[in-house]
Amino acid sequence: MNSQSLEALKPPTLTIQQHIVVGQQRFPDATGEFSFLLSGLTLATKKIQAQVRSAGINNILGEFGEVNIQGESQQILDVYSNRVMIESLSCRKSVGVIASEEEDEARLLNDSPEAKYAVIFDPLDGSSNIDVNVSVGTTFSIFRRPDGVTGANPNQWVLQKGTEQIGAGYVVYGSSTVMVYTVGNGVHGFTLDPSIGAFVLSHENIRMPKQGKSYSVNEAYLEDFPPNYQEYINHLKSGNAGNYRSRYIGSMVADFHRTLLRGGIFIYPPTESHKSGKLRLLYEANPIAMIAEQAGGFATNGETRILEIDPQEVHQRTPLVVGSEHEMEQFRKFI
Ligand code: P6P
Repeated sequence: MNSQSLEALKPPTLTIQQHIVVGQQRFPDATGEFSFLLSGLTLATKKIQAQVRSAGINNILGEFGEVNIQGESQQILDVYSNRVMIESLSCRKSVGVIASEEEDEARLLNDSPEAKYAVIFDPLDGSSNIDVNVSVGTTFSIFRRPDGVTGANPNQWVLQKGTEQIGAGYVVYGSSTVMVYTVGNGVHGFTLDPSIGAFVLSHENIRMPKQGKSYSVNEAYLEDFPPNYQEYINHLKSGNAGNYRSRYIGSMVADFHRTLLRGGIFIYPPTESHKSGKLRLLYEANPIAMIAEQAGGFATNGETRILEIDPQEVHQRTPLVVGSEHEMEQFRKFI
């Protein structure tokens, strides 16, 4: 193969760390700490994906045998992923506090003056789908330590409005492993290249299409939804809104990733069993909402912009409606 054809073969490889370094002059905390923090997330999610991809042969499918604070049965991979995220972030002195779906409360890792950030995450969202080989994901949200706050009350580090996030993103473990993140300067996607073990730039400056062709909601609960949600969904199904099709994976990260790239709308309304919605504000709705807005979309709880909600507790739930400009404008007319 001559050099020209080699040149044509692949675009230049830009890893997520390089991307942060290149872009960090726009990032106020450009001291390398943030890219080191991010490297903790990329390392952890590479370890998680290695287990997710081989779960069926490593005998780590199934239930761990305990129940988390949500009252949900923990999968073995939930526990593993949570430990890997905490272990990896503990090695970053800039991370003072973490909060996780799998932890009862926010946890202090380090109260030194270097501890500038709090990282909130769902280590493995949708994990009940793993046994049937459906895509799952890791979500993360990053805050600065609030001024004057010590390690005495870790919750204070994380109970901040979504507008205060300095970074957010997710990793979707699908047909490929893709990390999507934002630091407030656009949304960028990186695909894990197994041949070099690095996340390399694959989706630069993602923009959510202004209108999509699909809506994503669990219609099994349609009769439970508030009437105005039912009216909106029936409007989409009627053909009067255009030729929409239904796409619902039941794994939020995967359902949102499709919505981000193709447009449309994802809806998890209040239901009889979850009157405040099922999804959690801090580590599901907030990171997704930051990504959506940075890509030109919008996210609401049906009344308020998700990023404006003032959280009261770590595992607070919220309804989530997130999608393209057009669908969200239509939704507003029904609510
Ligand atoms: P339902 C997965 O358990 C999850 O938390 C989200 O990833 C997903 O969007 C939602 O629950 C699915 O919930 O009630 O439709 O099965």
